[in-house]
Amino acid sequence: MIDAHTNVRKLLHVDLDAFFAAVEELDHPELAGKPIAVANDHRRGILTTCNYPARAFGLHSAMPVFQAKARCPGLILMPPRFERYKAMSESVFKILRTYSRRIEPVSIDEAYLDVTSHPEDAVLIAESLRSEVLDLTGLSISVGISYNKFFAKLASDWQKPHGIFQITPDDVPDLLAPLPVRKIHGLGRTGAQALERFGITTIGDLYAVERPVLERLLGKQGDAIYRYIRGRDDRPVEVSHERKSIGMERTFSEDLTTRAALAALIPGFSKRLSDALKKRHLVARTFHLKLKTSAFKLITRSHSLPDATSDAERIEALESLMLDAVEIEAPIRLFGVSASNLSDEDVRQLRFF
Ligand code: TTP
Ligand code: MG
Repeated sequence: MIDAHTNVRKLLHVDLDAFFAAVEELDHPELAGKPIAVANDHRRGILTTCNYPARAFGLHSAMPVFQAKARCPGLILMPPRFERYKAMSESVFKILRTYSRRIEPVSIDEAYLDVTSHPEDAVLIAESLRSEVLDLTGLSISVGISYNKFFAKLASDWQKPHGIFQITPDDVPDLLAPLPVRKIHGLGRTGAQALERFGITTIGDLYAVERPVLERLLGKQGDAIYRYIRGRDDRPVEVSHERKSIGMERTFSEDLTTRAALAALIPGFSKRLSDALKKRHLVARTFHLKLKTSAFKLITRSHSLPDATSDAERIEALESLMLDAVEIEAPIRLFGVSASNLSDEDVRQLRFF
């Protein structure tokens, strides 16, 4: 089993199914099940994508519109609405972010997630993700699971649409051997053709090619592909905007005037802060208390712990101590708590082992 206590990573690659076409189907339920392609109906237009019923006719992304119409006479063409796709993509990524802070969006419809620190089995995480995305947005995703990015990406394509597939170290090389070289991400059509010219059509064929030969055939990329197909890919999930702090605050319709009224807020706020940290599999070392007086004077206190925590009782004790140290001289209109110095839950666990 792949879990947080080995050095094996748990990575997911999420890819939306027939994305632009799926959004059009969602917004036009009367079209469901019919062959749909998203493209401008120009003489020289090309398909951005098409749904799976259209793919049954051999249609695919980048196919010229005239050719698509010829192959699939009942084809419904929808003009692209990029703003709408962008908004839907953001809704999906927002859900993904609740599963892992370690997320790398790679295009409008795909992202890598590092869920190594989740104690649950990766397949269960993927299933939960897939049903949550469907329930909340109406869109279908496929999820690939593996111990590196290259295999996770390969796996998300394995059982499309709405598929979940895992590639484990034991699957290498037998599972991959029959795959056509066209499936290798990053090779592109020219790379695949270069290989096919030499009779190298499957990954199995590729295993028989020595590294210097592959480098001669594919240039610089040859070395990476030589390693990747053997499961040697330690590229990290690149997190662009790691969250620096997390917190919550409330502005009151009527100012609070007593210390007791403020103290009464601490258990609830501490619990919410603890829940927010736990949901994101985070722990924090520094906690903050923020008050604003009716005259808009800001009062802040913070305290750092020797070790990181997400425990509600510890947070509550700390926030109470900080409140005790504040002199309440004026009515308070805003109360807030927050946590910073965040780290992943697993980092904390490692320290204990
Ligand atoms: P893809 O994920 O490649 O395709 P897809 O989501 O439509 O289908 P699949 O189920 O196979 O994942 O691309 C995502 C979106 O990007 C796609 O819906 C439309 C857009 N796109 C283009 O505009 N032009 C292209 O050539 C490709 C490949 C995609
Ligand atoms: Mg897709």
